[in-house]
Amino acid sequence: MKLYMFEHCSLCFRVRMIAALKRLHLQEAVVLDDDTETMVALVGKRVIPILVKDDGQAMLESMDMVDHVERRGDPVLTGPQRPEIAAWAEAFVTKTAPLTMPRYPLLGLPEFGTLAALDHYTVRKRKVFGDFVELRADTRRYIGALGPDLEALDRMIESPLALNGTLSVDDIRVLPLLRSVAVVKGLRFPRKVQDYFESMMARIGYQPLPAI
Ligand SMILES: N[C@@H](CCC(=O)N[C@@H](CS)C(=O)NCC(=O)O)C(=O)O
Repeated sequence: MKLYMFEHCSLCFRVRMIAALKRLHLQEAVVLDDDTETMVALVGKRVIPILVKDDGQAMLESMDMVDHVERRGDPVLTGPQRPEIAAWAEAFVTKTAPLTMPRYPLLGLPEFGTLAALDHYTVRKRKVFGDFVELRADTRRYIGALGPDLEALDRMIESPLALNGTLSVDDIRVLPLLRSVAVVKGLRFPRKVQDYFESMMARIGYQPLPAI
């Protein structure tokens, strides 16, 4: 299996996370942000992540990829899911974008390894989210807006090693979002969220991304 990915991409991290939980080797290929040709050659459009299965077929949906990896060998996502966690994740991701998007290009990540790739990202994201410097200047306000969400998550966490007590798809929904937002220096997670983030990252053997 080969995953075409961006290092900063939380959807990609869903797939990397399930592979790590299952101790399965996943070949990873980081695509430069401006390398649309590679994506189009694989699946006919610009999209990341792309998982090319052992039979050569490409998958386009991250949760289908998680399911595909999960079906190999003994299952690990055996716990129940809670609809409130899925709802939480859906709302949270929209609130984190103004904080994370203008920081990713400052982290020295491989998808921005050429000036052309970096500029490609900046130009297309700026159209959607606005000027990066202005977004970063509003950091305090955006961090403040996340407070109630993080407190709500804190109240929902049952164990530092599984949101619902036993690993489930909910962990795949939430940990990648925490990894993303942890790039924001000065953002403090509530205690149970911090414990969960640290112990899950250690469990899957990943260092957090740099924070800025
Ligand atoms: N439903 C898809 C969504 C994939 C997706 O939206 N990917 C985005 C974020 S990485 C993307 O490819 N955006 C195009 C781009 O970065 O130009 C999934 O879960 O895998």
